[in-house]
Amino acid sequence: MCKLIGLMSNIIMLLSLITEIASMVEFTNVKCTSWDNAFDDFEYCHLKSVNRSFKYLSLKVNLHKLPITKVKVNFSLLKRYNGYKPFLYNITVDACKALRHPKSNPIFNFFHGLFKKHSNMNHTCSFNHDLIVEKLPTNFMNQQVSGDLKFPHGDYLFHSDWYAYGINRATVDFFYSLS
Ligand SMILES: *[C@@H]1O[C@H](CO)[C@@H](O)[C@H](O)[C@H]1NC(C)=O
Ligand SMILES: *[C@@H]1O[C@H](CO)[C@@H](O)[C@H](O)[C@H]1NC(C)=O
Ligand SMILES: *[C@@H]1O[C@H](CO)[C@@H](O)[C@H](O)[C@H]1NC(C)=O
Ligand SMILES: CC(=O)N[C@H]1CO[C@H](CO)[C@@H](O)[C@@H]1O
Repeated sequence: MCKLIGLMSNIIMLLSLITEIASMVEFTNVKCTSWDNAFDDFEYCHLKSVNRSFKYLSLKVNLHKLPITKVKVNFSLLKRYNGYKPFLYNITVDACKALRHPKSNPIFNFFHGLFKKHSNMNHTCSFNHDLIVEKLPTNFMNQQVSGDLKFPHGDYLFHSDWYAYGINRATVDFFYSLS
């Protein structure tokens, strides 16, 4: 009996996931943190609403120890239940390698593809300049994210830790909701 109830509640949960597949993506916040101001600091990091339907994201990180030749990124996707809990991905990528061989890491390549046209992080290592993402329209990302990945409704956090030479130098968090 208990087993049956358990099974049924699993099926109901699964069904509600399927029917609640999201179609609208809204970016709600972006947060950038430098963990080592001698190495890097954020000049700006914000979402800006032009009007109700048009929002964009801009950020600039000043780099103080140039050039940078070794970059790793950990990224993970969390979903808010009672606090943010791991949902999908938890990946460490050698960014220099992935930029050189885009096919070697499809997930990194997908995320890089979302912003590279609006960024000067559009070439292989090394980096001998500050990094910017300028006026990246979030509705463009909406199509990419909702078109490629079918996820249930809710609040999400895309968390990324940026390492240079094996040391965590910065964290960039993107908050968005699917409805
Ligand atoms: C919002 O702003 C964008 C960019 O300036 C413009 O193209 C679009 O028509 C505007 N939309 C509305 C509903 O005003
Ligand atoms: C990712 O995995 C690492 C190592 O297994 C773990 O310490 C960390 O908490 C995970 N992060 C998230 C956000 O799940
Ligand atoms: C990279 O971005 C910079 C600044 O936006 C631009 O001047 C340059 O042409 C771009 N390079 C490539 C390879 O797309
Ligand atoms: C959470 C996690 O996977 N952290 C790793 C991120 O990348 C650095 C650099 O490669 C590793 O040292 C961490 O263990």
